[in-house]
Amino acid sequence: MRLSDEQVRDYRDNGVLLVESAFDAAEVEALREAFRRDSRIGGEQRILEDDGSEVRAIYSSHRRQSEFAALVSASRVLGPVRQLLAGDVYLYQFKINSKPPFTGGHWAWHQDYLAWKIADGLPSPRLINVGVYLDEATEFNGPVIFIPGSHRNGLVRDRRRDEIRSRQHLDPDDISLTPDQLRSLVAGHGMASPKGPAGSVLFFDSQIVHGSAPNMSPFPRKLLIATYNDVGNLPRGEPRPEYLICRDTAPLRVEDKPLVTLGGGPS
Ligand code: HL5
Ligand code: SIN
Ligand code: MN
Repeated sequence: MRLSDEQVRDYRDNGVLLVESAFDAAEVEALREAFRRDSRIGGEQRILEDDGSEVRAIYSSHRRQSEFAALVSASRVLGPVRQLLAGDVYLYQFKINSKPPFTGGHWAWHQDYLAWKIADGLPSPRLINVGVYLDEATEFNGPVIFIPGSHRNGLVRDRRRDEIRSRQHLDPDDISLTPDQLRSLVAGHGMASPKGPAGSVLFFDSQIVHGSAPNMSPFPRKLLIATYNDVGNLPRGEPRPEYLICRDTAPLRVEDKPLVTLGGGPS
């Protein structure tokens, strides 16, 4: 898949671009089933909401479920990433934020690159996030809200506010922007929450300001996020655990393996 010139321009201007229904219903169901399988596996990669009852996020599912391993190199995901970053990339991080019905919690306003600069010593923001909607994103189920164009101002904060919620990963609560910073950014740029059917794909910049509200609806909102880094931009810090930061930095090649006929299990 190649993005049109207009889509590329949109991405550069806004820092975010939605491609609706890139994956079909059968593919989405295969990915959901792989998520169900993966959420039964305990370990540090599985992060629970504060009350311990529900899964908040799961990292590195691509290492345990073959559907996700296939997704990482799929042309519909990797094609645009290579086009937008203009060079070789590898997978930096893979996560699924699950935000279940009624209980799914918020994700504080933040910029991803600040987390990776602080926690991993990542030299530059040359990364792209690819969100894959595992459920429809509506105004009701806590979709991600972006401040379009905010990626062009660079980092708004330069350090952590807190170290409260960040044992297994760096939770955005600990690097969140202040109300004053948000007031002025939103006054200049407004807000947008790209809604779309399950199977839609969302490209977003590592410096765009984003966050999301709790899910009060009876509907789930699972969002898969694969983050790709430029192979020339390797982290320099003490590496965090492998479930957070991938160790294989070899350039990825586009490879389209079917997502639906794969039967799960490690690849
Ligand atoms: N939880 C991620 C990490 O690397 C960082 C956040 O949305 C990405 C800010 O620990
Ligand atoms: C969310 O899942 O709503 C937050 C996504 C992100 O921080 O990248
Ligand atoms: Mn984020």
